[in-house]
Amino acid sequence: MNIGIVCYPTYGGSGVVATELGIGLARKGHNVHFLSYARPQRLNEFESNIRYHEVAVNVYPLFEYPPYDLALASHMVDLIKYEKLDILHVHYAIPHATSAYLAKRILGRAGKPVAVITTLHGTDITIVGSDPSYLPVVNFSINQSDSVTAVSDYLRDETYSKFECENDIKVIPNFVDTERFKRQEKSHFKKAICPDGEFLLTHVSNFRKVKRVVDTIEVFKLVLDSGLDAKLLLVGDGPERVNVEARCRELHICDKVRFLGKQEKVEELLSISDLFLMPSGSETFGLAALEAMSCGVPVISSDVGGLPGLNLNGETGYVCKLGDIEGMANASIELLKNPEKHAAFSVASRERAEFFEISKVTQEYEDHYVEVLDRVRKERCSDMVL
Ligand code: GMT
Repeated sequence: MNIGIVCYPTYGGSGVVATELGIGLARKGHNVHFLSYARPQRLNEFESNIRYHEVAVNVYPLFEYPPYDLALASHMVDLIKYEKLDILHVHYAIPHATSAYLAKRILGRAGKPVAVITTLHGTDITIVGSDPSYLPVVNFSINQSDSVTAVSDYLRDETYSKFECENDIKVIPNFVDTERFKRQEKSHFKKAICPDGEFLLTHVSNFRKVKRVVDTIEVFKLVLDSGLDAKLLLVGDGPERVNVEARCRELHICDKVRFLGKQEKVEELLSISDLFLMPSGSETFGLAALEAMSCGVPVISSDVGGLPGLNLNGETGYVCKLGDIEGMANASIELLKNPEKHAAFSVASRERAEFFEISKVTQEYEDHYVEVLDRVRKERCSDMVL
C-alpha cells in the first residue's frame, strides 16, 4: 500500500507512535510518506521505502498566524494525487483531521479513492479539542474521517462523552519496540550519575503543566527525607522547567537532580533507572511509562485516564490518587527498600510491556487499513452506480 502518515515531529507522544508505526509498515514493504512541519524526531535512519515531505508555510506580512492547516491540506492533495496514496493516516486530530477532510473534498472523485484514518491521542480530545474554540471543527472533522481510532478505552469513552460522534471508534493501543527498549548494560552511565550507588528515579515528559513535573520533585524530596540515598533524572524539556528548577532550589536539592533536556536514546537512561515517576494530571495511555516498563523499570503513577489500565497496581508499580505526593513517595520508598519485591515488579513490568509489542500492533493497524480501504472502495463503486 501507499501510506501517508501525518504527525507532529515530537520526541514523545503521538509523534513517536506515528513514526514507529510508519517505520514498521515500511519494513513490511509498504511505501510510507511522512508529512510534518519538521522531520519527526525518531525518523533518523535511512529506510529505502520511506519519504519525508516537509510542509512549508508561506509567510506573508498579513498573516499574524500563518495557516499551517491550509498548507498541509494542499500538500496532502499533492501526495494523494502524485504518490497515489491508498491510506492517509493522521495522528492527533488538530488540525490534521481537518486538513485531511479538506484535501479529500478538493479531490472529489478524481483519481483512486483514499481512506482517511484519524488516530486520537489525548489532549486533542481531552484538553485542546474539547475547548469551545476548537470543538465544533474537531467534532466535524473526526466525523468525516473514514475511520477513527483511539489509543485506549479511556480515550474512546472520553471522545464519546465529549463529542457527538457518528463513527464507531476502534481502540488500537500504543506499542513499544521491546528489542530497542530493553534493559542494557550501562553501568558506566549509572556510575557517572550515581557514583555512590544511589537509587535512580527517572521522569520523562514534555514538561507541560499536565505532566505535573513539580510533583516529581515533591515526591523525590520525601524519598530523600526517608533517609534513602537517591538521584532524580529529568528527561525532556518544556514550559514547566523553570518552575521545576525553582522548586529544586527552594528545597535545596539541586545537587541531587539532573536535568538532561531532550534525549534521543531514552532506552539507555531507562536502563539505569530504578523507578519511573509519572504523576500526570491527564494521560490517555502513558507511552513514556510503557517504554520504562519495557526496560524493566517499575512505575509510580497517578490514577488518571489510561494509566491504571497500563500500570498494574501492586504488580508493575503503584497507582496513586492524582496529587497524592505522600502516597507516591511511600510507594517509591517501599519498593526501593525491598529488593525482592522490586525485582519481581521489574520482571512483571517487562512482561506487561511485551503485551504491547510493536509487531502485533503494527499488524492490527495494517488489518484495519485493509478493512477501511475496502469499505471506501465499495462506497465509491456504489456511488458511481447511482
Ligand atoms: O499531551 C501530550 O503529552 C502529548 C500527546 C501527544 O499526542 O503527543 O500525548 C498523548 O498521546 C500519547 C501517545 O498516544 C499518550 O501516550 C499520552 O498519554 C497522551 N498524553 C495525554 O493524554 C496528556
